[in-house]
Amino acid sequence: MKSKQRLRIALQKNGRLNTDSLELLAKCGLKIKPSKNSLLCHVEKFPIDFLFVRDDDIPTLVMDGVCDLGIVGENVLFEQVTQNFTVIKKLGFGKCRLSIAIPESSTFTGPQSLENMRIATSYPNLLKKYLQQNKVKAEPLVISGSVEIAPGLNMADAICDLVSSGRTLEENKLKEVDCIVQSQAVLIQTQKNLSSEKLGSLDLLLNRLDSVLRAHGSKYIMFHSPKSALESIKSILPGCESPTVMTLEGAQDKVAVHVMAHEDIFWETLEKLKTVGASSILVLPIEKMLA
Ligand code: PRT
Ligand code: ZN
Repeated sequence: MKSKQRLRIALQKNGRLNTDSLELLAKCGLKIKPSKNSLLCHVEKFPIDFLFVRDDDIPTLVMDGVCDLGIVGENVLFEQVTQNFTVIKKLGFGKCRLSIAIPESSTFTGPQSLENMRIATSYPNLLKKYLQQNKVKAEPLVISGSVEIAPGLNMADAICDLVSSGRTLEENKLKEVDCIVQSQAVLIQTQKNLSSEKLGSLDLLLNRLDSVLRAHGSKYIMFHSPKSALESIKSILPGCESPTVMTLEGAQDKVAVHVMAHEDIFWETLEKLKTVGASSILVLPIEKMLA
């Protein structure tokens, strides 16, 4: 099939979003032959190609229509652009936040504490927006990596950087004082027109993506229960559909219960089930869920 008719998706080549992006697409049935060097890979059995690039290039590639879709962090997206793309879906991985951090010994009582400070960041546009919104005059110092070492080298009084676990800040004796943007990986689409062949592939991909994302976090729970405990069991299970209740061969007062829970099932919930009499409890992950 001609490349004009093949849907092209921009993905990060190496880095934190690469594996999760490929895993998600593989769950949607889009698989490529592993190849270390090729930048453009054909998906097996579908008119879809993946283009592997640096994450910073993804918004422009999608905006300009070189790629039809892309997976990128909202942090990169909103730093670079605000138009000519459509966010189709939040994907639930690559979660982090862009935050202001200052040395542990400094004080922060609100954004005004940053007045006249030198703030090191790789996100000057998002930082400037935050400073303007809070009417703070401060000096952004743009550096492309290792922002967290700037205060220790006396290059800056504060930083504005991505945080996930907070360990990097701790290691550099910094504390997080304000969150500017929450971020996760999103699927973006170009606003350029797509051919009917590409729209067909897109439709298929979006339906599969919905099934995979809907199933994410959902669990299938099976257990045995005394008949008398069914009502209390229903009230213990969160976000569940009506349970399927089946008779157990040779047991008068016990039934088998199968139920789908749309939320993660925590240990506490399982322990409560046991206290009202449930036994042989099995919790299974759900891979796909078609509506
Ligand atoms: O080479 P390329 O340009 O493609 O990759 P990159 O080096 O620019 O990006 P990469 O792979 O590091 O991150 C890609 C995307 O992952 C980011 O744009 C975010 O959307 C997302 N992400 C999620 C993160 C983090 N979590 C994260 N913790 N990106 C970076 N970090 C860094 C952060 O900058 C800081 O140095 O990790 C450190 C903080 O982590 P904690 O856990 O110590 O708080
Ligand atoms: Zn990058």
